[in-house]
Amino acid sequence: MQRIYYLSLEFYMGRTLQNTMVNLALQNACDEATYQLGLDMEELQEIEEDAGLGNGGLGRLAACFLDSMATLGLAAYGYGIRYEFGIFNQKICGGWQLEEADDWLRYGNPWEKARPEYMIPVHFYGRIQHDHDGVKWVDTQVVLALPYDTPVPGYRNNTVNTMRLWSARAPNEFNLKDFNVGGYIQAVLDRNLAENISRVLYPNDNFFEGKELRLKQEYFVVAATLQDIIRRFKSSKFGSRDPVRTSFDAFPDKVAIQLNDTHPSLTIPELMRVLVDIEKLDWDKVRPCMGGNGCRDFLRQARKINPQHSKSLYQGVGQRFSCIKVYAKFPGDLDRMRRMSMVEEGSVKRINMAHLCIVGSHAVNGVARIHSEILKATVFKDFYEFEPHKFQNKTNGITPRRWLVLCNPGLAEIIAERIGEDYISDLDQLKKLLAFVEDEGFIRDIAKVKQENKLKFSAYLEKEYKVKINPNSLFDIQVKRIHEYKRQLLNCLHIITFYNRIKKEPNKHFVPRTIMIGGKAAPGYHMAKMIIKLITSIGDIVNNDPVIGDRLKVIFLENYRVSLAEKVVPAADLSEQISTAGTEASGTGNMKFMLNGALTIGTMDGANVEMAEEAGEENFFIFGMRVEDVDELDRKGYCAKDYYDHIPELKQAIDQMSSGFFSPKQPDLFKDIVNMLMYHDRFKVFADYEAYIKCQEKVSALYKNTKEWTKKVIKNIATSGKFSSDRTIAQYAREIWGVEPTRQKIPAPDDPRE
Ligand code: B1H
Repeated sequence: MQRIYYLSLEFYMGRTLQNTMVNLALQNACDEATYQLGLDMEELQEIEEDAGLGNGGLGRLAACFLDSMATLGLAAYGYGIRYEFGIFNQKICGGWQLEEADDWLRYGNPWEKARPEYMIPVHFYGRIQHDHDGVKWVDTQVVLALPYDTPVPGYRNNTVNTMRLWSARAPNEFNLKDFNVGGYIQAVLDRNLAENISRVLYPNDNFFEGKELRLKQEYFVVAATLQDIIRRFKSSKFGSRDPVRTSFDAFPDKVAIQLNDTHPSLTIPELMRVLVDIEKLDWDKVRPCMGGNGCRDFLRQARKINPQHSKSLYQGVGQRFSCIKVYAKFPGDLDRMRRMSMVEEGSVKRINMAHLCIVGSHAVNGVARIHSEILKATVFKDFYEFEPHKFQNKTNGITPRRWLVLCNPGLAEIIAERIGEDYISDLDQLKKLLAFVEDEGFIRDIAKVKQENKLKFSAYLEKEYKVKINPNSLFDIQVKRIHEYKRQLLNCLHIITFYNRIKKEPNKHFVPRTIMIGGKAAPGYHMAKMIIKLITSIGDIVNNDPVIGDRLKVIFLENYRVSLAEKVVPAADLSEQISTAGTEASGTGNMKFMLNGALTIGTMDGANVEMAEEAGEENFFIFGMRVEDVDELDRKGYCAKDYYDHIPELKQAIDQMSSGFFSPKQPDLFKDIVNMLMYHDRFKVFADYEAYIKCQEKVSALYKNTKEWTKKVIKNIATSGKFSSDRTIAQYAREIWGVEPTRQKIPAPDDPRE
């Protein structure tokens, strides 16, 4: 049997209780049982902590993939780090973000099981010694990797896979010496140094952190996982032919390793090191058996952590797999060879991890069609020209179990009433709903479920945050990490413009809106933190202006995370996906909203392009520059001031920000933001301002007509089937891993309420 190993520095799992009940078909039975006991299942669910072992889309993708791999019956393992502290909890204080440590294990974790019998040593630092039978790595510091297993049940198919997360433990002989008392105490305290490796998730999204501890985390998960993979391979019938030396001939056919971005890319030199230096294989037998999801290029200095990697890199990947062949294909093109090198020359030699990934993998993929095309045309052009067969696309997806059945049971139910339940593990069947676009009953049901979800979310906001919102207003929602490229600032400019328009003509009719923005800023990302303060400040002015009333409310959703997404996504009317074209690799929040009956206002970026293609552009609010327009503007030179000078409403909004209209006590609070927007905005917010505002007017106009709006909603839901992670994983399985997914359906157990 082929085994799939999905390596990721992040698994953003969220809660597990309800997901387990959904996948095991136990939800009704448990609801009933708890009800009999006088308990409320939903209340119990709220007690569970999120497993926040991820930052955003990248980590949540890994979690959706685990669900789909189990559902498709693949023998797949997720491997990662059991961070003691996940993504921080965000507190909003006086409009500013404060970070609180996420002590998620404080009350224990009932879903995990420690497996000390599979503990594995991981070596760090040290030096290389050459002797008669090869090289030896000596004087290392050893950290033990203690695995914790969490079950990953497939959807009603009798399959349970494993997510194995490593925790760092100091060995008992750590600092073993003859001590005086003080020295002994210090030695025990110093165990923390080793155990810090799995202490905390780095809270950056889409940002390279060059810290030594982060690199140690990457090597830790890679080294422990590879040892586990090889141990399991050896104990299988394929690896145990010769008791002295294992045959690895079957390894590439029995093992598929998928890397989530470049973060676990040390897998490549480490596997070569283990096979050559420890298993004593010939270099020529070490043929690549890895798929890679290498997206962005960045540099890393790996040599210090494991000195043998530089040898593997220079001799192995560097020479054998690449330089000679590049030279043979492009004779005399020395510049190309230099551009493609994994070892960047300079005073300090750095390893280009993305180049390493491509060279060391048999397949590399982008995460949406447009993203894959951009990679081939720009950052990886040379590599594409060299080995075009390696480059693939695997458009992201989301699991319909969590992101429909679990979070939006009302919607799942009315769909099942029309087309049955099979769509839950075969999401393309949602297409059958196209037959109901004109069905008055279905239109009414869809609108009713949305209204119920909005009421429920309003009640939640009122209970938890004491904010009252108008549930009949258009719920306009942008939830995602705070980033300049995601352009929460463009949303802010729309809010301010909408506000100014009401103030200008207070007696005119406006379609009421509640604009909600949520997301965490990386703690060290100054501009992102200022953006949060701007949003909350705009809210303070707008929400307290009596002229505005409940025609416009601005809410910052505190501590956006998986469990909050499950509440807010089903309540959305409008989904904001407004990144500068060419900057959002895929997006996956966009898909969650589409599946849950929101319409999208978005740029032609990431997976939005394919979503609009599936739904039909007439059912999608597309605006703004395409990638080619952005490139053209770059050639011409983007000048924000031109837009400011020529668009009066934009000028007014910017002038209000810079004059302290939203921060009366600190008039120059937002000068950094204004200065950035005016003079060094890499994401060209002003260039899309007019198109965005016009598009928002169209949104409001359509929203007035509930029936026409709802028809478009139905068309969106019906065409969202492509964005199931089951489809994504089936493509990975067939086109990269070389396995055929199987789906065996087990009849659901008796439901006590039916
Ligand atoms: C995505 C990251 C990311 N891509 C570095 N890359 C990180 C990079 O801690 N780091 O160093 C953390 C995260 N995150 C996201 O992946 C993309 O921005 C989304 O567009 C995409 O949908 C998601 C899943 O592919």
